[in-house]
Amino acid sequence: MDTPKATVSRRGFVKGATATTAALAAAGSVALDDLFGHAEIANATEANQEGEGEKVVQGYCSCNCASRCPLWFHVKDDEIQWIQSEKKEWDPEVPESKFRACLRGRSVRRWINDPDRLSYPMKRVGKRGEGKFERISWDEAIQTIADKLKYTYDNYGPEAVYWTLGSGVYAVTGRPIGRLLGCTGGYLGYYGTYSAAQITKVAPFVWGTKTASTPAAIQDSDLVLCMGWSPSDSMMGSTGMSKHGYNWAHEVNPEAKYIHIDPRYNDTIANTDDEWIPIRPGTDAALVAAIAHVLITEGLLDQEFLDTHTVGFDEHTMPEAYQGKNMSYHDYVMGLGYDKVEKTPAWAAEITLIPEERIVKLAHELAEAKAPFVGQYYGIQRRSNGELSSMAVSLLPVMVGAIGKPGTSTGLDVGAYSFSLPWIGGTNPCKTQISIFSWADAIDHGERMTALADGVVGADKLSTGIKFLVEYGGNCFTNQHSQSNLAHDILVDESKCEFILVFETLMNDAAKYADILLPDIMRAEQMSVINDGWSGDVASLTFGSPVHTGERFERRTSYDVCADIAEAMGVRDEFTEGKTQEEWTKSIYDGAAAKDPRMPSYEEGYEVGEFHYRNPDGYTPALKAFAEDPVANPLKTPSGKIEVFSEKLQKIAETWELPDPRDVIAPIPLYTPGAESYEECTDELPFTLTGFHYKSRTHSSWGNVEVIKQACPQEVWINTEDAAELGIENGETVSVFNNYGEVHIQAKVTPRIIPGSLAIPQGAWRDADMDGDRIDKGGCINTLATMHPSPLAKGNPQHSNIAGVRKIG
Ligand SMILES: Nc1nc2c(c(=O)[nH]1)N[C@H]1C(S)=C(S)[C@@H](COP(=O)(O)OP(=O)(O)OC[C@H]3O[C@@H](n4cnc5c(=O)[nH]c(N)nc54)[C@H](O)[C@@H]3O)O[C@H]1N2
Ligand SMILES: Nc1nc2c(c(=O)[nH]1)N[C@H]1C(S)=C(S)[C@@H](COP(=O)(O)OP(=O)(O)OC[C@H]3O[C@@H](n4cnc5c(=O)[nH]c(N)nc54)[C@H](O)[C@@H]3O)O[C@H]1N2
Ligand SMILES: [Mo]
Repeated sequence: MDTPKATVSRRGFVKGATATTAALAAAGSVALDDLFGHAEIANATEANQEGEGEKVVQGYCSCNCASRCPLWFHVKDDEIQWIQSEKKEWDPEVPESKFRACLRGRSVRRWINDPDRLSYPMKRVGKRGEGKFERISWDEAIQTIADKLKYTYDNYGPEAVYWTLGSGVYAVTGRPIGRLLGCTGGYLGYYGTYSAAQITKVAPFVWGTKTASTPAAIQDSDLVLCMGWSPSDSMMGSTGMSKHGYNWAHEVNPEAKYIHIDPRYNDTIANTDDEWIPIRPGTDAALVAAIAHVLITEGLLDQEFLDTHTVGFDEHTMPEAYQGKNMSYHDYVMGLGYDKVEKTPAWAAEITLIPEERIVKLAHELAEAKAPFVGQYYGIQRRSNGELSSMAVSLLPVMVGAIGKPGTSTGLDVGAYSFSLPWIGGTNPCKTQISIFSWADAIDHGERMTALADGVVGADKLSTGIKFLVEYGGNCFTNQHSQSNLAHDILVDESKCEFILVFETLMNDAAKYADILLPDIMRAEQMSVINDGWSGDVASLTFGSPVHTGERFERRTSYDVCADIAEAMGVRDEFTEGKTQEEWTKSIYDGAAAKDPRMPSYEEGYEVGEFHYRNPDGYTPALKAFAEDPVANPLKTPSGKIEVFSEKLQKIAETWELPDPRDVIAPIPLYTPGAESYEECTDELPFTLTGFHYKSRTHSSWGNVEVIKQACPQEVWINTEDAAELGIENGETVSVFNNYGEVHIQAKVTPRIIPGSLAIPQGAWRDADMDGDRIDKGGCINTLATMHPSPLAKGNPQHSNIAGVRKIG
């Protein structure tokens, strides 16, 4: 291991805030209501200067945009006055020490100090989902939770207990719920993520693992193909991949050709003025097939690489059992196998809406490039056909042998050179799992869910539906899940799920469905340590300290609350192992640092506050060793090679139950439109509707912060020509609807979206009268998204939608 380069600043921004030893003193709720009266308290000191009597506390933005930017809270009278997002004295020798949080991090004070913060434990008094609550004591809350949990175990067993995704809390002790439920008797587990379910599930069949390529390689590339990857939208924080990877490389290597393939002219393109090739959403695999057609017919493939490193691109590398059946990718492309259609550029032009000549040119550009970098991220795979589409894109560098060399990528994933910092864990005695996207189905009809039809893992079928549901630091019941109206109907039926616990900072959409609702102290307010999520070649750590002396109102840390629930269940010691949250943080950190000499000691970390590390040896191209010698360094696939044809996938395709013909599992990455594709468009629903991650929010987080909403309004993007035909004007509120629901939302009339498609940024706060017209005036795209999962991963197809749009009134 290398020793750290001198990137540790010892200028001590955290002096006076060495919180490591400061116990959280219980301050109670004295007179603080007055202080929290409104969110604009600190405007007077907004200017970038240290006020008198202020102390500066190191913290970070604990959201899931994965940058997790360091922040410096200026605290006076035990209250955040303003937030400094840049270091005053950064070291010009070490550019990574210059931070700059985005509007979200800078405005987190408005969330922490939000008058609508949850402050007391509450129990539901109205109908479930109505949002009516009554304050109760912590004792009552904890006893009720323990009683319900015992009742659930006694009557249904651990498969009836479940906690959904909560991506809102990043800290090593950030998710104590899993540990708690592991100690109390176990819970139905989940596999996959909402972020990358499809590509994570399918990549191991083809590539052994989902190997990420560092964007630092772009500095040595001559062709950068961004496929559904917009770092300026989704990685723009100062410790993130945009700064350390894409933008940096773009600056040092302006000569490379940068091309973006995206249904939208996204913010990365807007920032760089790179070339935009608009594509019809969900059709990337058709584009790849046509590029393959050009490469095959013009003899531009790297045949030697394909012969030595892959299985099943050609007939002569097909696995023995499948030879002579025209099942290779080559035969698919040339119209000899599968659908017997030749995948010419003209064929793909009709599907993708990319002109035939541009497809041919793209194939030539790819073949001529010395070091093409294909940057694929997760937008392509968060779709009904996401497994096949994402694998098709990863074929681009393979076909021209651009793997493992400087400047290249695997085309699978971009990112992360990070420190490995585990989270508070535990063991789950229940081994049954569902896909992360299947929980609503498992509430509705869990007893009918099986391994072959629904992707249940660890058992042939579920023994029960979910009866005890927990949401902690997430908003995934309705807002971030799909088909919100159906999710609502499932959740409000108390005969299905019998108890719902939500642990939050705000009355978000999920909180409305709680039977017991608990108020958390936000991570940004507490002590906690975290690493960055997705970076380029710079890994970082931040050591956060409490911004105030103790508990506000009756908010409590989730760790302490879980310990109390554990006690009520008779397992406190198993849960805590005798440690406080702080002691857990330190022991987890120490364990990681003992294995990684690059990491500072815990004490040193708290002294500097934030720490970053750039590999002094530069980057290593992904799969370099495999590319150089595939026999000595095989992949983790059965053949050790890239399985363009996967026998294992073929077996799954033969055995799994997929009654809906739109759901396709295939052994090669062929093009299939998938459910909710443009092929299903009708006169009434003529548009495809795609989503994207918005710069102003992290999912639904920050969806309540007024200044940000004003800076970045929630809008449906519609192409200028489509809008003209419908008489829709920029800025007017329109109705977007489909079979699942209706939203009212402002129109952004723009040439920045491909004609025939709409785009709505995901994550806006749902706002519907569920006993009335159910029209969502918040413009949440999940009101319009389907719960029908993708075929292999059973993942969230949330970017695949069709819709209609009309003027209101
Ligand atoms: N249509 C559509 N839907 C999507 C996506 C999409 O692309 N399109 N993307 C999907 C993806 S990739 C993801 S990861 C999911 C994310 O979905 P979620 O995990 O639900 O993410 P958020 O909406 O940010 O919700 C995080 C919650 O955590 C809360 N929170 C923040 N800090 C704290 C804290 O300290 N303590 C507690 N208790 N709570 C806290 C916030 O108030 C917020 O309500 O959404 C998915 N949904
Ligand atoms: N600002 C901000 N940053 C975030 C988040 C956030 O909510 N807000 N969320 C974070 C999380 S948890 C995640 S998982 C990541 C997600 O990061 P991504 O999955 O990369 O984000 P998306 O916006 O879903 O997709 C990226 C781009 O793909 C395009 N795209 C969509 N469909 C297609 C398609 O069919 N073909 C092609 N070629 N392009 C397509 C979109 O228009 C978008 O510009 O972002 C993280 N960063
Ligand atoms: Mo995500």
